[in-house]
Amino acid sequence: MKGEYKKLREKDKKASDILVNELKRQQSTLGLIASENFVSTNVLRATGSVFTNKYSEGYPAKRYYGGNKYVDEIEILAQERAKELFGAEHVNVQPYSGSPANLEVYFAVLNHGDKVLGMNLAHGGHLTHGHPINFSGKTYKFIQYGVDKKTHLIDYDEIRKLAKKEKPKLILSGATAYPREIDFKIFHEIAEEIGAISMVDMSHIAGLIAAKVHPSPFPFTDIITTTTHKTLRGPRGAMILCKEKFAKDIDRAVFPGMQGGPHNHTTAGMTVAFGEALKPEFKEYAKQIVKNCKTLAEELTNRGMNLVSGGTDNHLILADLTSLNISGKEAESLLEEVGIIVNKNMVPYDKRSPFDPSGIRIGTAGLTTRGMKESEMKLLAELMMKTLKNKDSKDYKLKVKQEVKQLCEDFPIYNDL
Ligand code: DSN
Repeated sequence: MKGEYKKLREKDKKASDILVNELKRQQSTLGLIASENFVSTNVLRATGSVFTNKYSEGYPAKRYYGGNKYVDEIEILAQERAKELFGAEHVNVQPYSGSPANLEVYFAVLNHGDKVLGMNLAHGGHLTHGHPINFSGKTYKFIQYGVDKKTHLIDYDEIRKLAKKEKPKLILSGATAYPREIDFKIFHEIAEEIGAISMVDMSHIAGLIAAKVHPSPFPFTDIITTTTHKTLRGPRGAMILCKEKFAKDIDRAVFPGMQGGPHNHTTAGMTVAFGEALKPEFKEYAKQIVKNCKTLAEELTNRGMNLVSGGTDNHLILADLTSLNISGKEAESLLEEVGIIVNKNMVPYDKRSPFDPSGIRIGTAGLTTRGMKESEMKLLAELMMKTLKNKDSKDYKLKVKQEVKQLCEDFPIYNDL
C-alpha cells in the first residue's frame, strides 16, 4: 500500500484493510463486467472530495441553503461539458443513479397507469424498463418487446406493429445486454408516427456514443437517460438529457419530485470524467473497446463458444453456454476462481432461471482502460475457454491463474494509490 490509504489505516485498520483488499482485487483480476469500468485517479479524487459535505437542494442560483457558490460552479461546468459531449439542449446531472433517473422521467411525463413500450429484461432490457416486480412495471402499463427468436436482433417492424396496436404514451429503447447496434432513429420515427414521446436509456453505450463509435440518439430523441460509470468511465451516478421543451418537467421531477440534496461529490467526479471524455484520446479509447470486443467475440467463437446474435457491435458479448454443457452460474464461479470476473446472464428465450441462467455477459471497457489490445483479447479467449472446458482439472486452473496474474501485472491499474 502506498500513500493514499495510509492515514485511514492509522485510524481505522478494519475499514482500511477492506478498502485495500478491494483495490488489490481490482488490480489482480480481469474485470469483464460489461457495466463496470476503472475511473482515473483524478475522477477518484474529485468523487472523494469535500463536496460530499455540502447540501444544495435546488439548482444553480436557486438553492435552499447558503454556501453554494462552488457547488453551483461545479454543477454548471458538469452541465456544460455533458451538453457539449452529446449535443443536448438540456441536462440534469443530479439523478443518484440510473434507476432513479428512469423513474424520474416516467414521473415527469406519465400519469399512473399510462402505457409504455420497453424492452424485456430477459431479452436484454432493464428492471426499470417495466419489469413486473419493479416500481416501473407496477405503476405504469408496460408492454414489453423482445428480440427475434432466430436472429436475436431487435425486430423494428414488430415494434412498429406493437406500437400502432398499443398506442403507448412513451417508447423506451436501450438495453443492458444487447450486443448489437440499436437504431434509435427508427425508434424515434415510430414514436412520432403514433404521437408518443421517445426515450433512450443509453447507460451501457454512453461512452461509445460520446466518442461517435455508436450512432447517437441525439438530437432527435426527446429524453435520454444514462448512468455515468459504464463506458463513459465516470463516477457512479446518472443524468437526464432532453429537449428544451421537457426541461422544466424533468427538473421538477428530479427535485423536489423524487430526490433531496444532490450528491455534489459525484457531480465533481462527473465534471472531471466529462472533461476526459471530451479529449481526443477518449475517442481512441472507445474505438479500442469495440475492436477488443469484436476480437474477443471472434476468438471465443473460434474456440466453440456460442454468442447471442453471432457476435457484437459494441462493448459487450452475450454468450449462450448451453452447447458447452455448463450453466451461467457455474461459468461465473469457475472463471472467478482463476481471476476472470464476468456475470451470469439470461439469454433470449432462456429456459433456465435468472438465478442460474444459460449465459454469461462479457464486457471489454475495463480491460481496455488497462491498456489491453487485440493480442491480449486472443489470450483471454484462450484462458476463458481452457477454464470452461477443463473444469475438473486443477492443473489447468493453476496454469490459467498464473497467466491471469501475469496479464494483470503487465497492465497495472492504480499504481499511484
Ligand atoms: N446493473 C447494471 C448492469 O449490469 O447492466 C444495470 O443497472
